[in-house]
Amino acid sequence: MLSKKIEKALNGQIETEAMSSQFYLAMASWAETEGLNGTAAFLYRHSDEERMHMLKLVRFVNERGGKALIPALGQPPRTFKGITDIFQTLLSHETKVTGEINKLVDICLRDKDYTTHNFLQWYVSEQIEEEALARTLIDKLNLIGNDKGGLYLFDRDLEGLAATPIEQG
Ligand code: OFO
Repeated sequence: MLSKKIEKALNGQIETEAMSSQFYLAMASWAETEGLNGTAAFLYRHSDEERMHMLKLVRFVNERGGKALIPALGQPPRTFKGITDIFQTLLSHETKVTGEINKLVDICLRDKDYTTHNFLQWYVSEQIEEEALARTLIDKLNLIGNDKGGLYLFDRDLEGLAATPIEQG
């Protein structure tokens, strides 16, 4: 059974994952209208992944005797400055999320809730991967600079990444 404190903290994380999904959906839609189809496919997939992260939490909270709360969400940005801006924003968002996951892990340890602690380890690894991927993409974009041919290839590479199936954990 979840303590009220942990239930509340997990519900906060449900909101964060839902917001991430909306945020990346907004980025995907913007990229699609800019003709960056590979980037859009990658971000649509990323948005789906975040929804899956949210669902996993919803199911866990309910299975452990708590009540998952489905949150109202604010309006995500409508436009972005460019592709590099998108991936920098994505990385800083993910870094924030990692901090939140770490805080959750800490609360579980202090409360001696080892079941939730164990459940959260999946999120800990996921954050490492997401941050690493965002950093690699930003490095590539920095190398490309203003080279249109490079950008074309970058976008095509992302199409390939988007084609890999989503890991359900
Ligand atoms: Fe849910 O992993 Fe990103 O935010």
